[in-house]
Amino acid sequence: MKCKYCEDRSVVIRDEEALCKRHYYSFYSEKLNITELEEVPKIKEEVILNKEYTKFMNTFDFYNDSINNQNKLKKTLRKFNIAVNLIKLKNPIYYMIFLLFFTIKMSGQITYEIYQDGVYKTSTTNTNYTVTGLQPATTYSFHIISVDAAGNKSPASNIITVTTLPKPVVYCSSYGKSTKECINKVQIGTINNYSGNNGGYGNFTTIKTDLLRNSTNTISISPYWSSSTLSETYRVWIDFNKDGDFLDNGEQLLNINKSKLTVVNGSIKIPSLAPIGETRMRISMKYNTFASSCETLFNGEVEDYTVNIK
Ligand SMILES: [Ca+2]
Ligand SMILES: [Ca+2]
Ligand SMILES: [Ca+2]
Repeated sequence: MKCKYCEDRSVVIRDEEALCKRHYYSFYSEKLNITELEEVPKIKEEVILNKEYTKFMNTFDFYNDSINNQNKLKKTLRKFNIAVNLIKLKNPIYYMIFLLFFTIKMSGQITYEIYQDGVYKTSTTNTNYTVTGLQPATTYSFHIISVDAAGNKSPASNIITVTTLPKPVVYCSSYGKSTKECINKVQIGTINNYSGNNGGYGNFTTIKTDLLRNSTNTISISPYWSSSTLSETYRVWIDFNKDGDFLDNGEQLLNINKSKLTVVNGSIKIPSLAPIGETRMRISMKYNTFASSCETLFNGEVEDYTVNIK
């Protein structure tokens, strides 16, 4: 199909380029049942949302070299012809982005060269590509260049920038049996939580305190014994690097062994280079021996809190 308005020389056209664009738009409108389209970006969005667009793209070729006496027009048509559009179709997740792209010209095989942050990554003949292996919470840019069967390359497409989502953090569960003992109260920073018996685990992650980098903070943990006083160990972890565990260097912050005190005090030192922002603090109290950060079903209790490193 050709741009009929532009070929019809009997029509006096004051702004051929504009009219051709309009025709182009109306073609989209017709196919996609869209009543009013004024801007190219809007059209692209609508096309992407419409699943029939591929069929439409395959049957339509705007390229028309015969209109070579209309430089301005030819330029416009070429632009449409070789326009390469690169669109983010889905929201990215933490390691993956789905890209969708198309060209107007569909005669012969089109190969798409995909560039990530300006560097060639791979080629595909599909009109979409799933980029994997990305880092969480990182911004990337992508553009493509389309190559026809003869090896002609289009100009670079629009560049899209996409930021991957932060990696979802899931912590191991850890809980005790609080029949004989439990964590009764926790104080650190602005946290002052009289938790009582939580059945072996208390999720207090909605309770937060700011802790400054390079600061030393006193933590006070008060046990409760339902009958006789028992010997308890205490451990505190902070997941400084926010990777969902308490196993990294420096994340275990407190070791108090075999205490029968009614209040145990310890110091929590926040490293000067601890990543800022919120993360989890886990406190375990266990009868007689130390708990690991993912231990379950021991005599004692676990409580989780949120600390905001500043
Ligand atoms: Ca408790
Ligand atoms: Ca960690
Ligand atoms: Ca780790």
